[in-house]
Order: sequence, then C-alpha cells, then structure tokens
Amino acid sequence: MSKDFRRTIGVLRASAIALALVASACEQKPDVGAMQRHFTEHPAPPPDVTSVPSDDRIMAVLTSPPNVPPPTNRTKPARVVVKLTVKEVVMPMADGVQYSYWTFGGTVPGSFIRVRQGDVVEFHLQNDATSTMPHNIDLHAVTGPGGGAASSFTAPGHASQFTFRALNPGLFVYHCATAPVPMHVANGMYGLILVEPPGGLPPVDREYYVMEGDFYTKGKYHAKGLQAFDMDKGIEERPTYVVFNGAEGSLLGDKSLKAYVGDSVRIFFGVGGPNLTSSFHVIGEVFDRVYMEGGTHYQENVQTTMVPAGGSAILDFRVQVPGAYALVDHSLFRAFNQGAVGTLKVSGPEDKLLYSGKQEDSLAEKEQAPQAPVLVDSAPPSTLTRDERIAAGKTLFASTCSACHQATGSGLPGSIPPLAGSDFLVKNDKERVIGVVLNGLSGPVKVNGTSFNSVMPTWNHLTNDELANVLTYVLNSWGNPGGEVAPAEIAKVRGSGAI
Ligand code: HEC
Ligand SMILES: [Cu+2]
Repeated sequence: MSKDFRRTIGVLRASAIALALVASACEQKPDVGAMQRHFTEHPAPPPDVTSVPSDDRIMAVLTSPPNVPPPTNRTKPARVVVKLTVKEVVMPMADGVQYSYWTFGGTVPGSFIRVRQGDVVEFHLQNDATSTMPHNIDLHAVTGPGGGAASSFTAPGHASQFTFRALNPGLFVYHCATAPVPMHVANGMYGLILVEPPGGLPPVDREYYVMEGDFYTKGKYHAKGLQAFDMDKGIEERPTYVVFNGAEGSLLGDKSLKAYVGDSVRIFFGVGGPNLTSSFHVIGEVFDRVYMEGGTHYQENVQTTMVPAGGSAILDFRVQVPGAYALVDHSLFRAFNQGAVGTLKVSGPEDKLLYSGKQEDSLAEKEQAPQAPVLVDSAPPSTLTRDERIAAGKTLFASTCSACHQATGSGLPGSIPPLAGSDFLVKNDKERVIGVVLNGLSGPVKVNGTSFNSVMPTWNHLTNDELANVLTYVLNSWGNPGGEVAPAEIAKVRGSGAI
C-alpha cells in the first residue's frame, strides 16, 4: 500500500468520524424551533378557510381560447359554480387535415377557468350524450386525491359534481385522467385554471390564453383527410404535429393575437403535452416578467421560458414596436415542420429610436445571411389548376427554398446553385429534378457551367401536393421553360426511389 493511499484513507476515516459526531449531536438536540419554523413558514400557511363563504353562488365565466375571463375583482372568497361539458368533435388540425378531438367545452385547449384563492368551487362535469368514451377531470389546482379525477368519472350522457377549495394561487393545468390517460390528453383534453392570489394579478391591457400540445396521427404531417390517433408514435414520443391551441394556424392570419403599441400583454401559457416540454419564445420580444411554472413569483427579462408537460407560465410584456411577432416553440423543427407557430400582431405608430427598420442593404458576398423563412399559414388543397399550383408553390418556395436559392432563384455565388435558367430545369428532366428535391443532393454538381459542392437537405417530408406546387412554380419562374408537375409524378419517383 503506498503512503499516499494510506494518508488518503486516513483523511477519509477522520472525516467520517467527524460527520458521525455532527449527526449524533443533531440526534441529541433536535432544533425544534427550526422544525416548527419549517412547517409554519414554509410552505406559506393556506388562506383562512375556516370561514365558509356565504351560500350565494357565482357562476364562473368560462372562455374559449385565446380569450381569458375578466379578473374576478373580488375582495373575499366566494362559492363559484363551474359547468364544463366534455364533447368529442371533429375539427381541422391543419388545412385539409381533420382529427377527432376530445375536448373540455368544445375547444382545444378547453375553456379557461378563473377563480380566486380561498374560493369554494362547485364543479359540474357533464359528458355529452354523443361521446363514445367516459371522461373525467384532474385539476392541478385541486388539493385532494387525483385532483378530482375519481370524483368526476362520467359516462357519456351523464354529469358528475364535486367541490374543492382553491387553496393555492397560481396558473394550473387541468386534464382528463381516464385510461388510457396519455391518449385522452393527446386527443386534446387539457386546459388552464387560474387561481388569483388575493388582490389579483397586476392589471394589464390584454390577456391571452395559449397552450401547446403534441399530436400523433397515422398519416404524415399534412397528409390529408381524417387522421386517426397513432399510439405507437405517442409511446415513441414522435409527434406528427406540435401546435398552439390545438391546430396548425389557430393563431395565424385573421386569428392572430392582437395588441396596440404601448399595451401591456399577458399570455397565460400552458403545455398540455402529453409528452413534450416547450421552449416558449416570442420572436422579437423579451418577457418583462415570467411567473415561472405558473407560480406566484416572477423572474424578469426572460427570452425563452421552459414549460413542462402539465405545467404553465404567466408571461407579461409590453409591446413598443409595431409589427408581427411570431410565437414559437424554440425547439425549431417543431415551429417550422410541425406547426408550432402563431403570431401576435402589434399595430400603431413606429418609434424609429426603438427600432429603425432596415438602414442599409449592401452586397456582402459570402457573409450574406440567409433570409429568415416566411411562415406559411396553410397547405393548399389537393386539386388545383396550374395557376393555383403556381400561386401555392410561390408561398411554399418563399418559406422553404428561398432562404438558400433566393427569392429571384439566383442562388448564392460559390455555395448555392441557381434555379433561374438552371440547365437541370431547362433540360426538363422532371424525374431527375423531383429526385433531387425528394432525396436531397450533396457532393460536386455543375449548374450552368459553374461547379458547386455543397449539401441540400431532403424535402421528402413535404407532401406530393406541396412538392408538385413548388416545382411547378420553379418551372414557371425566372425564365424557366414552364410546364407542370403533378402530384402523381412525385408519387411515382417517391415510390421508385429514383434520382
Ligand atoms: C439549405 C439550403 C437549401 C434549401 C433550403 C433548398 N436548397 Fe436546393 N440546393 C441547395 C444546394 C446547396 C444545392 C446543390 C447541392 C450540391 O452542391 O450538391 C441545391 C440544389 C438544388 C437543385 C438542383 C440544382 C439546380 O440548381 O437546379 C434543385 C432543383 C433544387 N435545389 C431545388 C430546391 C427546391 C425546390 C427547394 C425548396 C423545396 C430547395 N432546393 C431548397 C440548397 C438548398
Ligand atoms: Cu377523457
């Protein structure tokens, strides 16, 4: 045994003895005062619930996303009645894609519930007679077994009732907890309940309700028609869609969230899951305050907040600069390839001192950063005329291809080949072009006499329709020879795997 080793062992023994002494000292004299402090001060004692609010019942105002009920504005607890009906409804998950959702109140996420700390909540859960399944509700705001699940198990056409006391303030997720639980949640059975602290939250100009959820369909992303739930993908945590408020595009276009310059905005954000944790971010904004995990303390000046499945956060920020702000899950493939994108549209006067807009555009050869892709609101329908195909393809090109090949099809010298006048396209060897796009391209390639040696990723996650549109657009743009690519031609090459 070396000297060093023996010395080390000696030191270890000595410290073990010291630890044992400390432990026995603790055993001899337990610090009762500290323990009492622990239990009385931490966690904070519940509100005074010895007094029961009067028998007058207040009906809770429930709202559909992205709307939020008004503040309770009450100075003391009350008896609040919540009536929520479970409905199974077929609704669009994306353009041309239907899904049979299971919902609390007919929407995904379910109706927003707003109560105050100390309220006695009389909860009525009805399961619509058209339902195929029994359902129940587990509210994370409930202190009691199962969060109410066992007391609220309700067969189709029945109604259940239970009562709970809202002991803890915060923003809480509720969800169905009927077996198989993850399937009920994956079908859209979740929502938020806010328990206001006494005095309420600081007032803001606008409040919105947004929840992220992951969905698992038998068909691929954007595969058309009524899609069935895919249990295997759910177990493997391989979502087909990751979306805000239940469907792709539910916060885009006309349905964007809105605010005016100078407004204070609050987003009650939750994640239904069933699997994913969100990295929630608003592009071009900083959250002034984040009540992390839906609790009652806030962190300031946050860029991206992480919200777990079955968790929430309250996000407060002021909007100062007009424009469109994208809400995303910053796990970016979810935003760009699975639907997790929405918009907050801020209107009002510009303040050039806060944000100048573009001040210069000069050619900086190699260093030119690719443009941020423009996000598409929806996929085009499947039977299109050539002109409609060109129009749909143009949008898709802008969002998917132009970052590299440029809006003018010029490519970038030395790194990205042109599509404008590309001899690949002029030769009109459609099968080859389709193969290149489906399978990607890497290694040396000569386009119009110039050599390129780079990598293009595969685009086979786009549907046959989408690829037909984008290639028809490319063939009919920038002096290319024209013509049309049909979805069937894409299907053929996809099938044969040919390049
Ligand atoms: C990330 C950058 C990038 C994106 C996005 C991109 N490409 Fe490409 N593309 C390339 C590169 C790089 C090459 C050449 C690869 C090589 O050098 O082997 C290429 C080659 C091609 C070619 C064959 C060469 C030519 O110039 O005719 C076609 C056709 C093409 N891309 C079409 C598309 C279409 C359609 C889209 C959108 C669906 C798209 N690309 C999106 C980078 C990209
Ligand atoms: Cu259910």
